Amino acid sequence: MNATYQTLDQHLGTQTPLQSSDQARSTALVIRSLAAVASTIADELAHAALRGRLGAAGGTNVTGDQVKKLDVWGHDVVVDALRRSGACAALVSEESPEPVEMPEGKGRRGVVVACDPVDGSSNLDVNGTVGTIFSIKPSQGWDPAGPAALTPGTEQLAAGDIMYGTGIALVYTAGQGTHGFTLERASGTFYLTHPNIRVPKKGKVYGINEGNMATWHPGQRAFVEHLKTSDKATGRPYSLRYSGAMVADIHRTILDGGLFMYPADMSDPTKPKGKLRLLYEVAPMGMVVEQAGGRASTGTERVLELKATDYHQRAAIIVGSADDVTLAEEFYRR
Ligand code: AFP
Repeated sequence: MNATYQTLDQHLGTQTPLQSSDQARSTALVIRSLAAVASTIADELAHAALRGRLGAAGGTNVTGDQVKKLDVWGHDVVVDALRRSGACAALVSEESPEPVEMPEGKGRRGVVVACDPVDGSSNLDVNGTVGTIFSIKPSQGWDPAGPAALTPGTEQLAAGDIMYGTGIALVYTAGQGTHGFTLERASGTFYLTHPNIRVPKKGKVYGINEGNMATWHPGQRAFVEHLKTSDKATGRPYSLRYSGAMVADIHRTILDGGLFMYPADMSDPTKPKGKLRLLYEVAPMGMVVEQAGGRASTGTERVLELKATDYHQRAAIIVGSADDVTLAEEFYRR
């Protein structure tokens, strides 16, 4: 391997926020432990069709999604990795109704992790891109520690994702910028290929499930119409790209700019309903994008300031290039 690339291990050692306390070191341990299982997950994804791992596991999870065999398998791999890290006091996972408490990580040095082990699982059976999303917060020494995950996204010590695409990428932030790594499969080592990612202030691409248009806020509908209207001076129309996996859409957005949006369902305007889960999708991706110079909003407020009352709470998100998100918010105010 070309020696010029810094490894993830080396890079974690350069992040000041990860050196300052036992809890900070626990955060780095958790990131290392999730990175260490990336090869295992990638190998299983690559051979799932040959190993009878595709298809439904039967039943739905706490948020009503059909559970895939690989969702359950992925959850178990993440639980095992976090237990072995000895740094995690509790895990909030998409595949577990209640937090998984971990005695191994109890005490003030412990952290709580919120995780979507296999994000984009509707892509699994069609060989599409999927990922693992993680968010790390202080456990505050609480026991049970799960409730410590309900604090606002501004309390995150670190956040990131692993994307299983053409290559295997890991992106993380510990509050000192957002950094991208690529897995060298033979050694199982992540190398720093995208240091200090900066989201372009304005993009040319947007990602949204337009099939939901009828349920959107009028400002959201007008904004998407605006993006689709031809106007050379403002670089419109924007192109539409939507993968079905938030990890992949966010990855494209932080590197190329533009927007990923999953707005609220406003069928009942008094009860706007988001789809994506706040603790293990919206908040971690919001921190990753903000630390790369972008913005993350619900359309009316900063997603990192949302406080959760439920582990699987949903929230709306409009995230990406700062100027594009700001413009979207203007359309919501009209
Ligand atoms: P799954 O993990 O249940 O496939 O959901 C993926 C996801 O949470 C997110 O990754 C996608 O952006 C979004 O849902 C796709 O939702 P739609 O299928 O409603 O477009």
